[in-house]
Amino acid sequence: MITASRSEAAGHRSAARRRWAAWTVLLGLLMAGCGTRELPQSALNPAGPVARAQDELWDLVFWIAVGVFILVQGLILFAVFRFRDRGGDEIPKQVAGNTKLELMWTIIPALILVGIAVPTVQTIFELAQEPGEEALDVRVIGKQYWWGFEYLDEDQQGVITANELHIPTGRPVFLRMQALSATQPDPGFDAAPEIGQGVSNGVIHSFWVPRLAGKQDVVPGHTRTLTIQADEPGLYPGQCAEFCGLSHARMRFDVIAHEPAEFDQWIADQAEPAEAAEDGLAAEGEELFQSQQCIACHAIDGYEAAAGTAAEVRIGPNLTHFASRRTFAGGVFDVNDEAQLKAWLANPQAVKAGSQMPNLGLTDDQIDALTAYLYTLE
Ligand code: HEC
Ligand SMILES: [Cu+2]
Repeated sequence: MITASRSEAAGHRSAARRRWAAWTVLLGLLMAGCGTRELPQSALNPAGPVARAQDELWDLVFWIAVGVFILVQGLILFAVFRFRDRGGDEIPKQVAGNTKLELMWTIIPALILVGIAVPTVQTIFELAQEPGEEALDVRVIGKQYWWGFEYLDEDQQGVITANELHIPTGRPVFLRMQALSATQPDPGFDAAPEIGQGVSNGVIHSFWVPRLAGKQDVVPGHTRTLTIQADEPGLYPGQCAEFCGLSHARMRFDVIAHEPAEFDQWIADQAEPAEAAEDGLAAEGEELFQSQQCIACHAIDGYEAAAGTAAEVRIGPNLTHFASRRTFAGGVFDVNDEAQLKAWLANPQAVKAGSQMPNLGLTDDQIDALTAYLYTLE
């Protein structure tokens, strides 16, 4: 008898301990969500006017919801405790169809909805407006699984980058976004939105830099627009936010904001064509780049002319200034990680599932030479 109740008590204790552990873990998780350190991809931490307008709307809806929550839960708790069965109570008077109450709980929520709808619609219209002359025009190309950025303003000489969008601070950047199929050469800005001729224009992607603006879908056959703007120089990570295939999660990118003068310098550097490799391993790599079909998919400005290929090869990322970038292959690998770059050249699909860069069966020596060459493309 005694032993039975003792083990029962122990059972209770361990159940209580488990409950405590569960609560502690839950609380820990909750607290982890409330960190105060800078969150690089939080829409609640806006870094420019577009994101701020959206965040302000979010704040409004959030605080209204908090008010409604407290009021409703408070009334429920009040009713639960105030009118609980104390034993021996009679069944209270039954009421149905109180016109005054019903009017009240119809009109108040309707007013709340109007209070949310008016600023929402206002903000939607404001943000849909195209920025004026002062905006920087950039074309965004979404492909499986990487992003291309082409600077459209005349004085920017058609600079093209991949997975890295550089912008000046304090100036709206007007993005015109198009989705293209992974293997189709880019036909250029005007021709790109057409679907047809037996060529699919790819799948839907979604361009999202949480600290600079909300999501915008990039839809085949259309040109979608989005304005972003950053107040301060810095790095604003973004990613594809619409499932687009196997490596959707590896379709990241960075927006890098510079002071205007620094941005102009960046554009000037990027507009420079690549220099021919001097000699040695890099020169060997340069030759391989041409003979191993790389040049059929990757543009290197200033090089095609010499190689005699079309100046507009654009199936894969433009590599003119590859070594000046931070990341490659959809923003997931560090450019300066030589071992990673070699693994990429050896078998792209092995390190990034579903990648549209083929395995070209390169030997180790060829990979060494190509890597040496790629690092000269600063
Ligand atoms: C059939 C077209 C094709 C060929 C041929 C090709 N590539 Fe690629 N390459 C791609 C595509 C597409 C990507 C983007 C893949 C991704 O990010 O998922 C890519 C990505 C890359 C990248 C990363 C670029 C970046 O900034 O993200 C490098 C470097 C690269 N290729 C080098 C080479 C070299 C060197 C060769 C020749 C040995 C070569 N490629 C041949 C299509 C090709
Ligand atoms: Cu995508």
